[in-house]
Amino acid sequence: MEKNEQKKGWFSRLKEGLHKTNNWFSTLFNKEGINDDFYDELEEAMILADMGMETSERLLDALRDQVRADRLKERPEAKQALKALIADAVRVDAPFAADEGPAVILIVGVNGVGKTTTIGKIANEYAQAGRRPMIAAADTFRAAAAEQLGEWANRAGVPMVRHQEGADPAAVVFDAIASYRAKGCDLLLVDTAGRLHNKKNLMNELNKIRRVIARELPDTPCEVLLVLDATTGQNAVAQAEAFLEVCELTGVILTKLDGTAKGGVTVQISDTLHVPVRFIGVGEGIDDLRRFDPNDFAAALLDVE
Ligand SMILES: Nc1nc2c(ncn2[C@@H]2O[C@H](COP(=O)(O)OP(=O)(O)O)[C@@H](O)[C@H]2O)c(=O)[nH]1
Ligand SMILES: [Mg+2]
Repeated sequence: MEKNEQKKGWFSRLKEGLHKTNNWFSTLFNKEGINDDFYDELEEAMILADMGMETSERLLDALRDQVRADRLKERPEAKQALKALIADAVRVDAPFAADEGPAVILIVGVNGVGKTTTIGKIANEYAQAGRRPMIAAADTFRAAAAEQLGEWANRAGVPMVRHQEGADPAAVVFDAIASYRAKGCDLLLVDTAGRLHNKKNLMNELNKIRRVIARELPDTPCEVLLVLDATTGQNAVAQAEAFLEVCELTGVILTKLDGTAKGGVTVQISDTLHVPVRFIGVGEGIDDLRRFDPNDFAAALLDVE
C-alpha cells in the first residue's frame, strides 16, 4: 500500500516534470484515426521531444508494423503500442554493481550538468539504505567544487576526502581509498572535473584515476557513469559520443528532467549508445533522484498509465 502510494507520487512527479515533453503527445493521441497525418504528426512530436531522427524513424517503423499486424484502429491503442516500444528501446538488462555489493562509482561529465549534486543524492540514497558511502572530491580544478561537494556530504552524513585546489585527482582518489578502507566503507563515489575541450588531458586524468582504483581495490567493480543534462537535448547526445571516445562508460544519468521539453533525448541516448540509464534527476533537492524504470519512463513520456 505504502509502496504503491510512493510509486504513484513519484510517477506523477515524473509526469509533471515531463509535462512540457508529453504535451506534444497528449494532443496528438487525442485525435481520431490512424492515417498518414497521424504518423507525420507523431514523427514531428518525437523530433520536438528530442528523440532524434534515427531513433524516431526506427520506432515509427516498428509502430507501423505493429499497427498493421494487430489491426489497430484507434490512437489510444497505438499509444500503448508505442509505449511498449519505447520501454524496450530504453531497457538494458545489466545489474548495477553498487546494488550487488561494494563498488566504486566514478562520475564523469562536463561542467554544469549536475555531477556534484547527483553525487550528493546518490550518497544520501545509499546511506539511507544502510550502506556506508565515502566521497572522493577529485574535481580539483576549482576550489568551489570541493566546497560544494562538502556541503552535500554533510547533508547526506557521509565522509569525504579532499585536497587543495589544483591537486592531482588520482592522489585524492588514492587517499579516499585509504580512508574508505580504514572506515569500513562499501561504496566509493568519485567526483571529477569534466573538461571535455581538452580530450587528451581528460583521458589521461580518467585513466590515471582508473589505474589507482584497479590497483588499490582490485576486486571491487567500478561503474563509470556519465551525467548528462537533459535540457541540452542534442548537445547531450554529442557529449555522450565524445565521452565514449575518452573512457569506457557503464551507464548514464540524465539530470534536470523536471520541466524540460527535451525528455525524449533519454530514449535516443539509451537506444543509440546501448548504455543503461541508471538514475534520473528530477529536481535540485537531495531526494530528487530516481532509479530509471523503462516502463514508468515510457508511460510518463507519453502521458499514459
Ligand atoms: N532542476 C534541476 N537542477 C539540477 C538537477 N541536478 C543538478 N541541478 C542543478 O544544476 C546546477 C549544476 O549542478 P552541479 O552539481 O554543480 O554540476 P557539475 O558542474 O556537473 O558538478 C546546480 O544549480 C544544480 O542545482 C536536476 O535534476 N534538476
Ligand atoms: Mg561539480
